[in-house]
Amino acid sequence: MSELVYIGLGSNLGNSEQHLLLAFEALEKLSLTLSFKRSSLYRSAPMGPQDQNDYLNAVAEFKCDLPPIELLDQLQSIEQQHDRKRQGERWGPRTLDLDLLLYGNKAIDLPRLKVPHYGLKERNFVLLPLFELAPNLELPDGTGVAQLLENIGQHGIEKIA
Ligand code: A4P
Ligand code: MG
Repeated sequence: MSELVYIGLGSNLGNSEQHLLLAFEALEKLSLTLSFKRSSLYRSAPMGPQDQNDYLNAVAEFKCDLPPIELLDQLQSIEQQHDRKRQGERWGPRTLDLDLLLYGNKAIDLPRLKVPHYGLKERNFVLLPLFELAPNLELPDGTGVAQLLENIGQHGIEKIA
């Protein structure tokens, strides 16, 4: 059994572009053959504390046969390989953040893992790259990604070449 999964990537410390490109390569190794797609990279001002750098964000889509918790373990291991520190303030700067946005059409509610990711519906820096990859995508509750993006708008986000 495999599911189509979506991972949100974010970085605002160090060489963010490099962190995201290496993370795409690491994620591709978790994917089933020929299923891997990456969005463009997008720059936006920080949500949360303002005394930190702008973020680069992107989304990856791929087919995966790992159970959800094993996929989360892999995501956290990739974050660790990028020297991710977790002792900082909430929403503070990070070299690499990997969020499991969607796991097929499943809703998951475990202590370590909530899917869809809790910020998905409110964050245009997640919705825009997601929409680029899957304009017709619907969340498990039936809401369309296109509609969510239209509701919150594309203000403050810049696609980078
Ligand atoms: N966890 C539960 N569900 C999930 C899931 N679906 N995917 C648990 C990943 N992890 C999930 O995550 C804390 C715990 O959430 C994990 O141990 C996992 O078991 P974390 O990555 O350690 O913490 P975090 O990411 O610092 O916290 P948080 O609140 O998730 O931060 P956010 O929401 O990711 O926000 N501004 C811009 N422009 N762009 C950004 O990307 N990102 C943040 C961080 C702030 N401002 C930003 C951006
Ligand atoms: Mg996170």
